[in-house]
Amino acid sequence: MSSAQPQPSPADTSAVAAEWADGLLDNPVIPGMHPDPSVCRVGDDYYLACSSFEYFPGVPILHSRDLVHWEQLGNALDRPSQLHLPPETPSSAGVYAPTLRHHDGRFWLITTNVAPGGGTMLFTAADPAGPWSEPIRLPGIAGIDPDLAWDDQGRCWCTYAGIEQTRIDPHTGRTLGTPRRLWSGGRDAQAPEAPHLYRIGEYWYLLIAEGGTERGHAVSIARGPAPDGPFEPCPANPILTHRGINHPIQNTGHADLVQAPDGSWWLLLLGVRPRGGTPGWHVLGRETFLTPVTWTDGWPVAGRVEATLSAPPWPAHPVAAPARRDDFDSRRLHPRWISVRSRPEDHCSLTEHPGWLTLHARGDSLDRPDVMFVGRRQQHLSCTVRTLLDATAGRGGLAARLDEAHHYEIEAGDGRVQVSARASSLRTVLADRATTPGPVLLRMDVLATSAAHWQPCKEPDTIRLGIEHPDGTFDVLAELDGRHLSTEVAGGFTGRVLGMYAAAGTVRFDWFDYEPIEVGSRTSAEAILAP
Ligand code: 6LW
Repeated sequence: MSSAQPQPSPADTSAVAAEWADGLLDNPVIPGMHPDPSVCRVGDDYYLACSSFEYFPGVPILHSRDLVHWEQLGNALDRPSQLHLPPETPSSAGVYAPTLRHHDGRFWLITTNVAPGGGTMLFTAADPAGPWSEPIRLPGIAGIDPDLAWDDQGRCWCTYAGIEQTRIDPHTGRTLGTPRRLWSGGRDAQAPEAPHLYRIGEYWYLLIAEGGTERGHAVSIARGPAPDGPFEPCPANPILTHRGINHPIQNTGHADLVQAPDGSWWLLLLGVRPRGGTPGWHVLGRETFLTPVTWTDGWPVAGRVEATLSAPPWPAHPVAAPARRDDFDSRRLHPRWISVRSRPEDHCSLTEHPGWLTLHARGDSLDRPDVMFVGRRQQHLSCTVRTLLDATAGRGGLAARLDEAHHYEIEAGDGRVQVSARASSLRTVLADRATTPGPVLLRMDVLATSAAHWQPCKEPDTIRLGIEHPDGTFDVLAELDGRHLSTEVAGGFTGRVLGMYAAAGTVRFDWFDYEPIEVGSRTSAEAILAP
């Protein structure tokens, strides 16, 4: 077993400035399921939060010093007292879009838990790496996507999907006044949401998303003399959309605006990368992209969101690439590891058998809302994951999960390994074979389909599941079309999570490898599987 995972701390993120490798940067800047980004800058540091849905811990917090390289500091909602997701919380419910702001020397985070007993909640922290406060509840805010903005008199405005707005007392969560409807985007616009309110120069700007988070998604803006308007829409609305254009990045919307220390402006926003034939399937969920903004006549102008951008005019602050292997040698899981709805310490332990991750089963399969699962976001279109599993006292395995009803897995136990798949109400066992006693090395390869070999029905990617032998040979037991683990098939707001689970008794994992498959000099944006 190699060295322990570094524990996140602000000190870990002080990257050293460097030249941009080739004057270019890759989008998305935060790949994998990181939707609804909200960003704030404090001096030379940027902090970003995003949605986390049914996963616990919730609301990843990331840090960057150049807007391009991001490192996860923690998760804002990492205690059961802050986030309760009961088993009846559906997939893609739970924690929706947060807003992260810095005001009066503190960080403020507001979000909605779309779950029984949930609602709008506000948290504060002196350090964005945590600890974050207990929730301050806002029962008067009856809408998702809450935003926070303070005016010169120190009054706090909460604007949310609809678009509606009210003043609040952020210390108590009390609503001050009656919520009123604000400008809500284009006529008949679907889903006016994701509002963010900013004071820039002489105006207050109201940035929103409209069109729904699918192919019609867009960003629009209005401005007015005061935080509560009246708002005049930008004549060029929507200021950003990829609707109806032939582009590898689609569904662009839900943005937050930030100014860099050199005075330049940027949007961080969500988008997806559909692959395969028509209608195109995106498998990584909604990812965070960066795009520059200029100003004309007091309105922001944003072009298309490109997969490769010119590097910004400041030094790069790269962050160390995460180690390929998590050896489970430390006492705490790295914040990248997420579980389904909850992660009780007596069911998930790094100390019970030091050097191994021990999982005790709850729900008896990935179909169950309380399955004991520990996974990480799939962040590359092509990747290999492996784990060494000891299932002598139970049953468990390695899975690709979209939700309860969409998952592929290889499971070991009772001297056998089995590959199964579920896609909605269709379930099948694809392979079943005896194994030798002792730990078994389970492996999954995710291989993106070549964009160069487009065919109308071509799958976005292929997932191979099997056993790796001591000599490194991959014994593929099943090969599956990845489209069933895409948002276009499963529905909802999430992306793939790859990880380990227990289905019966106790299972232990010695290590977990996640390795992007590189294509050329850049990581697997391009395809590797020919037809
Ligand atoms: C989020 C809404 C949206 O609350 O999707 O794309 C919803 N935008 O603003 C769930 O992420």
